[in-house]
Amino acid sequence: MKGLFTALIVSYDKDGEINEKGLREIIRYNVDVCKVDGLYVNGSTGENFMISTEEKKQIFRIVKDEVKDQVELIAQVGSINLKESIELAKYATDLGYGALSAVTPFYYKFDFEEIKHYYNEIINSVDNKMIIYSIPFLTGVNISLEQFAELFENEKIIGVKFTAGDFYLLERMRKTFPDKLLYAGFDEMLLSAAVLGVDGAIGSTFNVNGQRAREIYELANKGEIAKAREIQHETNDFITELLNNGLYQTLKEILKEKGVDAGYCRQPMKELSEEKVDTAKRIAATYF
Ligand code: SI3
Repeated sequence: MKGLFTALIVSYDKDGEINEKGLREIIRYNVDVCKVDGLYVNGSTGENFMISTEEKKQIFRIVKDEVKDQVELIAQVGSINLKESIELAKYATDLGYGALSAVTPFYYKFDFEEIKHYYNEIINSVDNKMIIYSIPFLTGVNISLEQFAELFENEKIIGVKFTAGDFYLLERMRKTFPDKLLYAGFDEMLLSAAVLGVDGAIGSTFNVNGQRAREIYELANKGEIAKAREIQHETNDFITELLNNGLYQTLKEILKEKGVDAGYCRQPMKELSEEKVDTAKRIAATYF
């Protein structure tokens, strides 16, 4: 399960329905053009927190059917509805997903005992492995080194998707948990995380920028930091424009420029204005 995983974009039509043909094209673009090692399915990039349980299952099904065994698949099943998480964990495991991931439960300020219970309940319900999805800036949930150690006591919890800029904690985790999988979650900080020895990365921008991410990651692992830094600079010029213009909508517009039917975002996310569509086209022409 090491390497670069795209946090997969999903194509929705103007009414917010899943566009299966478009989703299959996005998958093919990731596997055949971006050449990532795997897909992270139903993460925030897939607009997961705005869709129903049945829609989540449909996406898991379509992705597995399109990919078969070509690349690794991680199913994000986290939800503050624990029963839903368990149902999705069973569903994705039966489909053959190689690992599960779950966002830390959010909104109600769950304490650590509750968070630990959540992870153990999900992963002990299936014959699979769990990657914790830690993203404190969106969930407000911070897990300490000692708490990660406690979660990792369950051997089925094999790693963490670390979407944070706390490189002191990341370094401590690398030293303390040499056998656990650490994935960088912020694409704009990939080089810094790679230098600290992460096992891979999971990113939204890999939907279009997978090849540059690969170069950064491989150069860093070979110790060719100056070259890696140049590509991270170019990547961050791109990511800055992307974030300023609307992350998911702009990723979809760039894919459309590549002939991929990437569709629209699910409401309440809004459509890009005409001006922003033009900006997205310019970003596509500049970087891809
Ligand atoms: O759950 C997911 O879809 C992700 O993996 C998200 C991933 O960590 C992204 N984070 C967010 C909050 O979107 C990053 O790839 C992020 O979009 C990128 O670094 C730009 O900030």
